[in-house]
Amino acid sequence: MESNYDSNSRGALIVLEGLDCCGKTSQSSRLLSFLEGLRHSVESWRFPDRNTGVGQMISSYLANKSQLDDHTIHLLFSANRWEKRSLMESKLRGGTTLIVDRYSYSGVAFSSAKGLDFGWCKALEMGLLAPDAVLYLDIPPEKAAERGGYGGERYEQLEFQRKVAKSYQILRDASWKIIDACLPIEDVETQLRKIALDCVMTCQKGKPLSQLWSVN
Ligand code: Z5A
Ligand code: MG
Repeated sequence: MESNYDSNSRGALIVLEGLDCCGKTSQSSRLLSFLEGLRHSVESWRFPDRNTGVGQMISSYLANKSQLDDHTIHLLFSANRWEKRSLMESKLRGGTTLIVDRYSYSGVAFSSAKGLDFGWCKALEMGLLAPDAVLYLDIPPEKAAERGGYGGERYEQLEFQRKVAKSYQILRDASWKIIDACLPIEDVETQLRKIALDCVMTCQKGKPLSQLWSVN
């Protein structure tokens, strides 16, 4: 008997990336409400996930309460994604869309900005699930520094954020959606809604999961 069911039907993995204070968290919660309003099964995630044991070590490091070697903290950020990988896969296969505030790209961009080898940073992410969309909220580091909440944690320094911006430029590929994050918050939201919805519909129709680092 012919079936309309596509075994590749699943939730979408949508990642938000960008410099500190570009608006990722604000836009994640807006996207969550938008997709929930359309009755989609959706969750908002973030990395680092500070709720796990590994995440607590990262949080303490970011708050300057502990010191760690640069490679060690990089490994912890990566481990924090690996410890959520199987849950991520089961959520997606079960039809839930995940809006993820920072992912492997942050891992590579921030650690390589410190001088760690780009290839080494990327290698640790191989085998994690590849996003269906990477939404890069583009903002000049100087503009981000004027926003509320800037400067509280390690890495929230203008000179360092300039280096991170350069690393993101090396990392990004043609599949990334680049959104001007200096626009009013509602205008950014309008653009993200359209991209996210298209992505959710594509994955619902059926799209195989793939792994980093593959081109979408
Ligand atoms: N990190 C890493 O090194 N390696 C890794 O693997 C990972 C992360 C995953 C903590 O991340 C640090 O960890 C981060 C990278 C590193 N360090 N830095 N920098 P986090 O995700 O916990 O923190 P964050 O994202 O960097 O900071 P944030 O303050 O949460 O920024 P945001 O989420 O992008 O922005 P926001 O909270 O939505 O907005 C910031 C302010 O701007 C707020 O007052 C908003 O009202 C305002 N805003 C937002 N949008 C606009 C617009 N469009 N116009 C005007 N004002 C706006
Ligand atoms: Mg945030």
